[in-house]
Amino acid sequence: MASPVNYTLTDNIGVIRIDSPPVNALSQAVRQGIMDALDVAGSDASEAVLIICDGRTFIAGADISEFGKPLLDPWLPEVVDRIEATQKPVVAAIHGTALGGGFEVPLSAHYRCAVATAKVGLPEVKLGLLPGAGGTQRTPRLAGVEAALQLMTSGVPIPAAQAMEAGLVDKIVDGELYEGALAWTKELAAGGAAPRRTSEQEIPPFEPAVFANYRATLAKRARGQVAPQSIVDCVEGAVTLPFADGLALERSKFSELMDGEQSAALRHFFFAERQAAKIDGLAKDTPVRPVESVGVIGGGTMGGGIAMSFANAGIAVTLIEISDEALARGMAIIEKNYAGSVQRGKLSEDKAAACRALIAGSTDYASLAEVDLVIEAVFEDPDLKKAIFAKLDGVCKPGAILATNTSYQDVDAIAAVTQRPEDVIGTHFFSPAHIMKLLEVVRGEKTADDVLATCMKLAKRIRKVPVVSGVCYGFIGNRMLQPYGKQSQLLLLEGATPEQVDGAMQKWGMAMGPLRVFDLAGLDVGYKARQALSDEQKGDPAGYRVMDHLVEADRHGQKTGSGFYTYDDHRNPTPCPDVHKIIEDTAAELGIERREISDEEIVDRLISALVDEGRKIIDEGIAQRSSDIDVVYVYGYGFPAHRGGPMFYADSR
Ligand code: T1G
Repeated sequence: MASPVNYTLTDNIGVIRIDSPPVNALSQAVRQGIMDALDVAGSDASEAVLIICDGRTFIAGADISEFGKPLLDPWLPEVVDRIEATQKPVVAAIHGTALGGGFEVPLSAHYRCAVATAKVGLPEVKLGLLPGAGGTQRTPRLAGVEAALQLMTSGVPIPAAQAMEAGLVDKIVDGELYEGALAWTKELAAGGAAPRRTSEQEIPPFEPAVFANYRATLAKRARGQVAPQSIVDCVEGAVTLPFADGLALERSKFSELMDGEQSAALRHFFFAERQAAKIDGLAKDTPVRPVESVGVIGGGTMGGGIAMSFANAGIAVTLIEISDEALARGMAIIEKNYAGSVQRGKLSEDKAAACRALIAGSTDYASLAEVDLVIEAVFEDPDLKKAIFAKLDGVCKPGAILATNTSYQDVDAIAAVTQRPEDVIGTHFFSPAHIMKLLEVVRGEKTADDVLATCMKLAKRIRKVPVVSGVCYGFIGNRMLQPYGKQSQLLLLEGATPEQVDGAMQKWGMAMGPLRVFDLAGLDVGYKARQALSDEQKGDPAGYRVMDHLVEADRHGQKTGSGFYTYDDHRNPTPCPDVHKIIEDTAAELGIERREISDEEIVDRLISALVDEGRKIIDEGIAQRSSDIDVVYVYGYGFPAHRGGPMFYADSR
């Protein structure tokens, strides 16, 4: 098998070229190839060495698929130490994304150049790890302690220009990278540039309190996660220890994390997210339909957010409402959201204006005659949705995709009112739709393959993570939320308080506990839905009776300032003795005995409720694979990624 690393002597420059698709990850073969090339460069006529990659990106990191298996020689730390020790100047030339070990290689080189479109980063923290090949020791020597901590604890890559400002890149190459980098390397060699070893650089002065500040901030921002704190320990080691001892500290912390549960969970999640985009039985090259214009029916919170998601990706949107007043209200929501993003510095004024300009409003369905895709986002009334689809069937061009944003309804029943059920699909966005990453793509019985493939691809274009679901009540996420919600009610009746249940789940890692989620969604929504059901259809009263009593006591949730909690003007929840009383009275009413309940029991029962329903969903083929369910819960329901998702968590127990 040919090595993915090629070495040539070009104009007295030793060129090490890596070509290992898809992202030049540092597999064993790549590591060995670099070592072999350095051996040759060490003894040939080359005056300097240039490391460059073919393909769409410079090295995107260590090969994550090798983790968890016995590591093969040479280890990456050996490779980077070898690069740094080279007696001739070594230049790294970066394009695409140099990430993790893929940036630690240039950090160990003596000079770094990049094209302006390149990005560099150390995202190991997203895998529950830290830069384990010298990154925690070399980065602060080049960029200072603060910038190094920011880069490693956020895990967010930075553009080449910013990296240059920070001292992490020495030169931006205009035009073709290879030619520019080769010319610069020759210039350095001709100018007698010596190897400039990062390990020998002094760390610039820093604010002594920086470590304590980061520890405190991360304890809140990355609650319960170990990797961010270990990164701070290593960077602190970089300023207090000699380089070799700092490296040893990094190595031991890295191994600890690699053997830990959180990294195993986050590595699972890395591949789960990528796997979710693949549809069993659908050819990778299934043709897709062009989508350059979109119609959105309904300008409420969801419709407005959906319209923004497309406009933010440069796709023209027509927002339809029933009246000019309703349309004006819908547009006002969008304006407010954009103004908020500009205010928070998330978006420039110009970008916001450009996106806003892509959204047009109308009250006339005829304005949808030529759009490529329509998404219906009106409230959950099945008859209203069917009426809208019948209308769209008459208005939209052949080949237009007709999608519904329903969170529960039967997509097949909606499709059946049209003459083109093969063009109908579910696209279930999560609120706020312009922010939440998850998109449940609901495949109807008759949905055509190219319609499905188009929506999966489009999801990536509007920066969503798509997960395919079959048709059932509530699809994947909301269906699992039912037994989870019911279990939370049983725990209350058996003796726990709302604040104990939510507290236990938050301490365990959930973004928000179930009772706060109920208050956010509005207790009256479920109450109204239950009014239309028979007692038999409603099921076990223990699952809803407390909520009925709260609604009857005018506690509808956050929107009325009280639900399971009482809320102040800033929406901060406060436990409420009246609610405790309602719960105790309901338990007596239902003859349920109350007892002490531990936090552990709360977590076990709630997660088991999710997992049990998840297993049924897989058995029924509603979800393709259990890792898809993990993606749904992490990106849609605030499940902690560092626990891998409910199914992974259960399997790992
Ligand atoms: N190892 C193995 N496979 C990888 C990989 C990696 N590092 N990165 C990507 N892939 C695969 C991915 O699974 C997919 O495969 C294909 O490449 C395309 O990826 C010691 C310990 C580079 C920004 O965390 O962020 O270095 O699904 O679909 O959207 O300090 O991939 O096609 O079969 O994501 O264009 C640190 C991880 C590692 C970066 C491209 N590096 N990668 O995004 O394509 S830890 C990372 C990414 C480390 C050292 C430590 C992204 C990308 P398949 P894709 P994309």
